Amino acid sequence: MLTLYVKTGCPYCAKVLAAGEELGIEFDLKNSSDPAMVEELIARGGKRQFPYLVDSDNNTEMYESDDIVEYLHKHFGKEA
Ligand SMILES: N[C@@H](CCC(=O)N[C@@H](CS)C(=O)NCC(=O)O)C(=O)O
Repeated sequence: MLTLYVKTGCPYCAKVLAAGEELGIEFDLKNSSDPAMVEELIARGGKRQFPYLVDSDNNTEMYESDDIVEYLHKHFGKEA
């Protein structure tokens, strides 16, 4: 399952969401408007920064929108 921590209005999150849409990926979205989700994010990744991807099937978690987009294409793109 793919979980994406996002913040409304965040352009980096929008970039990842657009890549997900292009690839037909459905994320379990967790929004920063929920303080419990922010605490969960910090506990997982160590800092408050959006977006943050969790791929529980591959034991992979990461910040950085460019890295996330690259990861999505690599694992869920046509050539994956
Ligand atoms: N280089 C990062 C930048 C991410 C970033 O700056 N995210 C902002 C929101 S647009 C953030 O999380 N700021 C902390 C906050 O809003 O609490 C990326 O490309 O993912």
